[in-house]
Amino acid sequence: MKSGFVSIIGRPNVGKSTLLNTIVGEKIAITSDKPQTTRNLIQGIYNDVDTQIVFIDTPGIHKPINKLGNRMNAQSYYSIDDVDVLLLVMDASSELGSGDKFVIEKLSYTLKPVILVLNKIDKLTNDELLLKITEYKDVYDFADIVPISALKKDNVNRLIDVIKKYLTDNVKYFMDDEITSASDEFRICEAVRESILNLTNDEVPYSVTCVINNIEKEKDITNVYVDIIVDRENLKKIIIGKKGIKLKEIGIKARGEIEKILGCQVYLELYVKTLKKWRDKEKYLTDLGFNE
Ligand SMILES: Nc1nc2c(ncn2[C@@H]2O[C@H](COP(=O)(O)OP(=O)(O)O)[C@@H](O)[C@H]2O)c(=O)[nH]1
Ligand SMILES: [Mg+2]
Repeated sequence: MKSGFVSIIGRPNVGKSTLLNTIVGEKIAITSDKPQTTRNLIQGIYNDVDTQIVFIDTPGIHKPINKLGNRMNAQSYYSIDDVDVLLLVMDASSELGSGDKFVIEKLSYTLKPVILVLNKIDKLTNDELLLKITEYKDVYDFADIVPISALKKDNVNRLIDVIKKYLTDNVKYFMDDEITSASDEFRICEAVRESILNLTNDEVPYSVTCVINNIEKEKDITNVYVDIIVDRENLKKIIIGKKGIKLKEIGIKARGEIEKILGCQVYLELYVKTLKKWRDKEKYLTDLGFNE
C-alpha cells in the first residue's frame, strides 16, 4: 500500500480541474472555458488496489486584480509546501510564454519533484508534441514529463504510474468510497456557479458567488435554496434574463448536477442578490467561505 498527496498547479484554463475529474472518475471540480473557474482548493481522492492518492486542485496562478485574486494565488502557493509531488499542468497547444515561465520560476524554489503534465495533446500532431517536449526540457529540470489529454482521457493511466514512483506514505487517509473532501454544500454552490459560467458571457462569471440559503430534506425530494451573489445591479438583470428565462435555464442545468451530488430528486430555487464589491471586502470573502 502506497499513498501520498499531489498538488495540481499551473495557470488558469490549462485543464487542471478537468484532469482531477478524469482521475477521480466523477465530476468534483467544476470546469469552464473561462479562466479562474476554480477559486478554492479541492481535494479529489484516487484509489486502486494498492494505492491512494489525494489530489489537490488549485486556482490557477495569475496576476491578481482584487482581494479575491490574492487569496486564490495564496491558496495555490500554499498547496505547494504540503504535498509529496507537484503536477505542473501546461497547455501544450499554446506557446510557452512569459506567463508560463513565471510559474516555472516560482517552482524553482521547491525541493519537491515536479512532474510536467503537457495537457491538450489532442490538439497537436506528434511532431508538434516532440518539439514542445524539447522546448520544456530546456527550461527546467522536471522529474518527469507526461503528455496527456485530460479531456479525452489519453495517457492519464501513465501519469498515475509515474506519480506512484514518488509516493512514500503507506497509510490510507480516506475511506475507499470517499472521492472528495468537499462538502455537499460546497459542491452544490459550485454546480450553480458552473451553470452560470457556462451560460453567461464575459465579465459575469467573475462577479458571481453562491451560498446555500437552506436545504430541506423531505421523503422523496430535497429542497435546495441557493443565493446567487453579484456585485452590480445590472449583472442581476443579465443572470435573471428576460422574463426570468436565463435563471430558469441556469437552474435546470444546475439541478441535474445537484441530483447527481445528492443522489436524490431535487427541487432547486435560486435567488439573485446584489452585494456591492464583495470581491474586495475582506469581511465578505471570509463570510462567503474564502479562506485566508
Ligand atoms: N482540447 C482539450 N481541451 C481541454 C483539455 N483539458 C481541458 N480542456 C478544456 O480547457 C478548458 C479549461 O479547463 P479547466 O479544467 O476548467 O481548466 P483549469 O482552469 O486549469 O482548472 C475547458 O473548456 C476544458 O474543457 C484537453 O485535454 N483537451
Ligand atoms: Mg480549475
